Amino acid sequence: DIRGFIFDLDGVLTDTAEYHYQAWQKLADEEGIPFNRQANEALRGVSRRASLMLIIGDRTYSEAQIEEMMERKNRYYVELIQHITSQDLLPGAIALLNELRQAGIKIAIGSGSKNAKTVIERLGIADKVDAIVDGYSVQKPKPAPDLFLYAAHQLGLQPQQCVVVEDAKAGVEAAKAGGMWAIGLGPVERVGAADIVLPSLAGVTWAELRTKFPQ
Ligand code: B16
Ligand code: MG
Repeated sequence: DIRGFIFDLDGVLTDTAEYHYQAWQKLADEEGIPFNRQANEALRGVSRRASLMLIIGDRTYSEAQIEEMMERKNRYYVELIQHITSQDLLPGAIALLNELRQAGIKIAIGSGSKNAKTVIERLGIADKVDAIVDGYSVQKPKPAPDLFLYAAHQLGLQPQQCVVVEDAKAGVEAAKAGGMWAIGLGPVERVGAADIVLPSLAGVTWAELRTKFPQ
């Protein structure tokens, strides 16, 4: 049966996807590289380096320039997330976290972001989770299962006892590759490989969800 939940952060518990977008847009503008909101969709859940590679396309940059651009984007992003408060939690997130805790389900946050701890602190949910696994925890980013496997391990659970909640294609792939259950938030074109697809966490309860998993 299900004993643990692993929540992705960006796009699941809060919409930092918007801040990542604004930071990448600023960098792209400075570099004169065409970029827009639609192009940003392809970066959802994608690591910092892989995101930059998608943005620069076939333009050539040295490794030093690439590192400088990654740092610059991160500076813009870090500035933007200072303003996050518990008001930035997405609808349904806090209710589900509280209900899961009450039910004795272990909770981890599994984010590819190196800024996850800051965001979690600012959202005020650090005391509601049993483990935080972030961009510093493992080498291989999503879609590799490593991050979620490490999260399950931190919770003391087997992968098949865990449900991963994700908004990104790469994240759903990572969960399935790790042998976990996956709930995908968003359109089927993006998260259709998940076991359960929902528009968002709004109105989602464990009481109802649990009937959909093996007892
Ligand atoms: P950083 P998640 C991911 O977080 C974001 O979705 C993705 O847009 C970002 O590039 C990646 O983290 C790395 O973040 O640059 O802050 O280290 O969705 O896995 O919570
Ligand atoms: Mg995400």
